Amino acid sequence: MKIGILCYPTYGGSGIVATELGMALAYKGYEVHFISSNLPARLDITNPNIFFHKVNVQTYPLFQYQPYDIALSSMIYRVVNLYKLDLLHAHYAIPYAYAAFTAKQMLKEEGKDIPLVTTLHGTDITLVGQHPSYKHAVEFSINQSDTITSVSESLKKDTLQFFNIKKEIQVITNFIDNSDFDSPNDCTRRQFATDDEKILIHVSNLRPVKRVGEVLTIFKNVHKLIKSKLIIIGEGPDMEIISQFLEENPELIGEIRLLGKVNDLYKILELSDVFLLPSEQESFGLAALEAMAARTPVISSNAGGIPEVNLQGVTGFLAEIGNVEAMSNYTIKLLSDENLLAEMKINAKEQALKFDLQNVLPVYEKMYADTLATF
Ligand code: GMT
Repeated sequence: MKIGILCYPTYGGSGIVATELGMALAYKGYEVHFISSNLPARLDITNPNIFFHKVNVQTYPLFQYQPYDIALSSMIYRVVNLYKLDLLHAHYAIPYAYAAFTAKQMLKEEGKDIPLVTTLHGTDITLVGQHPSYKHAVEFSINQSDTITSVSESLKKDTLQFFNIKKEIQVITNFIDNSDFDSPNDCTRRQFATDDEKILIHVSNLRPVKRVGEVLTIFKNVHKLIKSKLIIIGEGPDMEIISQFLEENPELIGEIRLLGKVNDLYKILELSDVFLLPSEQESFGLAALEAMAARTPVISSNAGGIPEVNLQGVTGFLAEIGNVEAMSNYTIKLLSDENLLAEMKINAKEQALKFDLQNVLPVYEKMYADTLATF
């Protein structure tokens, strides 16, 4: 089967899921064509079954906004025709489902068509997609998809609540390739903390929805009682909040390490003791699953789909969104009880194994086969 994957090339969750899925399919023998504005961050372009098609936007001074979506639908149409694709898979409704629908219309003009699968990832539904500027086009393009999938039960519920969806939504959860973990780790704890210190970690795109200010407050509360360091991985607009916090709390400057975007994410997660995820919204929380696969328990909010991933009192602890005191107390409880920490590390890995790529990939394959069969 020849599949076209439309996705963001960035480190964001939807791009990572699309890339990891495409690569897993390519290793199984599918021909996978990525269509995106740049080479996706984790894509192994050396695999002969993987193709990358860069969307080129022709700029022109007349345009206040460059017409990316038009260039994207043109590229989708062209790749489907040139490489005789069997199926398109859009990751994130905006603009991918919309542009794919337009490409399908162009194909229909020539008596052709191609099935379209749209996977909803979260902010395309809960945040951006609901804005009046986008809502109608998002609802329309989701309904025009031949198959709709969502990464959690919670996101399915939100989609049905916020949009008038006329088709069944199939939940196919995000996944993790556990074989990427537990290989010899050339990073050491000593690089980040002394032997008697615990390591707290947060990984995100540092957008307001991640509530990085709460990560810092939780760490400040924990640090008063437990010798510890905080690692923050990622880049984004709320870096400013971190700088401001450090100005107001100069005694913590040497206790917080800001690593930006790193290649060794999994290795650093493996060295950590607890992952903090106080998000305001999270359709799934792929970052939490990555932490669990690295045997790191999670202290999180109970937003969206997080409770489907992080199990209360088993793989970590959850509190109401914004309840910084509870999240701080849970972190202190976990880090001051070695037995509990050891138990939760084991539980976290067990939970990650349930979401293993080997379990989820066949579900995607069956969904593709069903989509083609009913097209
Ligand atoms: O978390 C983000 O802001 C990035 C966003 C994306 O689409 O790239 O992530 C969403 O999709 C991920 C993969 O399915 C989910 O694990 C994240 O929970 C979801 N983020 C939100 O819902 C805020």
